[in-house]
Amino acid sequence: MTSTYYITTPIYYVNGLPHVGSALTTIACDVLARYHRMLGEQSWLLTGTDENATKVQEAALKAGATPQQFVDHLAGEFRTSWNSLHVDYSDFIRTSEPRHIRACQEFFQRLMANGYVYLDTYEGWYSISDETFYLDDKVKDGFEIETGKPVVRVQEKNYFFRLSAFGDRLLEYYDQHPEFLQPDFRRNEVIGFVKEGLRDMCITRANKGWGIEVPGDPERVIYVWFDALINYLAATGWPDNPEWEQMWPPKLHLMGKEIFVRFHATLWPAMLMALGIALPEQVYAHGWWTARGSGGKLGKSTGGLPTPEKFTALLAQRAGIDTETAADAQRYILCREMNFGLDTDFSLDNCLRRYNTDLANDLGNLLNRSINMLIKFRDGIVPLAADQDSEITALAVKVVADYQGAMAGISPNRALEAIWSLIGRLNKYVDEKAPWTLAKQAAAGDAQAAEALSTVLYSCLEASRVASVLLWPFMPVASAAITRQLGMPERTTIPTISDAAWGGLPSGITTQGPTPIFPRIQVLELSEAELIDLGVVAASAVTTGTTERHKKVSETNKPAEAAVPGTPITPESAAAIPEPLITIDDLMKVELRVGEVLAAEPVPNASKLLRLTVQLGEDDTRTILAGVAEYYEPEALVGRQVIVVANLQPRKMRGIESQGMLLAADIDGKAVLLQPDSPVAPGAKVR
Ligand code: ME8
Repeated sequence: MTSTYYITTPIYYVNGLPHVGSALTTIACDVLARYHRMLGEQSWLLTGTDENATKVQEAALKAGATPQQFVDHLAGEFRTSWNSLHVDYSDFIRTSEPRHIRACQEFFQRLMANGYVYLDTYEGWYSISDETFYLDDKVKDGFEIETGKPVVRVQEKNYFFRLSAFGDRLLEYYDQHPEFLQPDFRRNEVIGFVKEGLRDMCITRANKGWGIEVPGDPERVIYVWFDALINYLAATGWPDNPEWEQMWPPKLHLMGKEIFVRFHATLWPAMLMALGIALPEQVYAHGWWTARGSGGKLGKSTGGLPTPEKFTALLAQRAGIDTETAADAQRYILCREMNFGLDTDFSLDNCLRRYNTDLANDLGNLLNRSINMLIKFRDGIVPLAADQDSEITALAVKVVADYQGAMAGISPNRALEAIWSLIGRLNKYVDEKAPWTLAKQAAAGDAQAAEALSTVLYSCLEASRVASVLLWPFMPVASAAITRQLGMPERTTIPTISDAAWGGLPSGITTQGPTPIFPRIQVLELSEAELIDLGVVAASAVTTGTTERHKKVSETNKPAEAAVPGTPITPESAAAIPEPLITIDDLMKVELRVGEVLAAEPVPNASKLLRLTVQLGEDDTRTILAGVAEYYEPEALVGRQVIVVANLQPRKMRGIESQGMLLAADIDGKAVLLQPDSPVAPGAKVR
């Protein structure tokens, strides 16, 4: 056992920019790491990027960059984002780094030497989007049933990990370590999954020029998940650093629930057991930011989650604050809005409202009123309060205990609720005690009233100070600003939890004039253009609706249907669309029909286009150019049914007239052609 509080975020795929989903996990880890520093422990926060995935390679190709250039750029973006959010990470690991490759290959070799790895043929499905292998019973019509992600058929000679050998050992471990899998209700999910029977796992893929080579077998690379999990160990310097166990095992792996059951709660512990390495002390899965209405997970492929930078800029602009303070506000809002074990709908409206109610009103009021009263009634000098209010001091003790309990239970939102119970009580307390009346009585010579006034003023200021200490892990910049306004000496070290004990505010110091740290946001509404710019609404969704409808489009979690090839819609052109809702008559103008692909071939010098011959009825055969060459082999399309926009004006591209358009869903930027549920006669109308 080590005394270091080693905590990890997932390592994020670098196929897109960070968003407030990855930011949530990263901020929560930073909050916990900072909290443990407040407890006097040495915290070590590891984050990083998962770079060897096929989807990363695909995204690079799409961007016209080499995979290495692409991942270098995006890894930089992740660092920049976390820095801008005051995430004080201790290490940032990238899976393309030599130290990680070394650890992976050694891990693989040791498993091989232990007899836990063997070569066999894998035949089944692979989802590039999920980077996961699926068996036949999980797939229908080319899509994984639960996630709805497209899959491709794979038949490859590959290495397998004997995961099946670990079922009983895992169940025994879960039983003996009830704290290992959290929250509790998710443990049952894992137990159910393991009891269903674990199958050996395919842990390599054919080498297509990207990934970590299997030692001694350059034809294959290590399956990205197998590689990714090892980052937690690689970061300690394993296997070469003789002191790696100083850091190991991690106290906590924190992640979203989608990568909990299969990967962090099952595969990873089994991998460690196979090499006799200690297991992490706790693995905690938080819920997702979801779409209002459908409850579907929001993410890179659906949109709906702004990047942290854009969210900070929005808060800074709306509230008229600097980006440092706005970044703190974002940290607060994300941690307070997310109900940690469960899913939470993400709504920017709610976030802005949360800013106003909690930061501008509750916290702002307490601090501003307290200091203003102090200046007015006592020349800004903190009084000596001989009589403390026992109700308030008892509450402060309880709040610290609740806060600590919530932090230990990985519930940042409950920790904040505890702080706000103190702030809320003090705001009421001021109203109840009416210090302005006490001040008048004191001025008239009432000594008891003067003493009571001292108690009220001290209680309010001291509660603000206690809040500033407890808020430090969440809002380090704002926490320091509160301390400064209270007239406390500038912090030279981080606060400790004992600083939150009641009575730490020295009497006799002089406060500064209060300047609102979080001024109220006056305009809460977000315009269409802003929503598009924030990435909360896809520009393509704007073709069909008003802002409200855009929200619904993005919030149903269904990828917007895209016509292929399409005309790109810029935010400017989208915002300029004058008539947002279409009538049924407008819709009826579009003639959609089922077609059957008779022939398909590449178009010379056009890497994205395929030339299709599509039958739309007995005597209606069309030539259609479709921008799907990156996603479909021409042969795979022959005989397939498609949905065609049949009454589109013909358009010439590359000298060929295209006489229609195919409908496709946009999944992770990839076009997936739509087709009828079961075969129908070509030419059938789609309604
Ligand atoms: O899964 N709500 O990377 P990833 C809350 N590389 N959190 C969210 C979220 C949402 N809607 N969307 C993403 C991977 N997250 C692998 C991990 S670890 C060895 C390998 C957060 O880029 C959440 O923490 O898809 C989730 O688990 C993670 O981002 C997934 O990031």
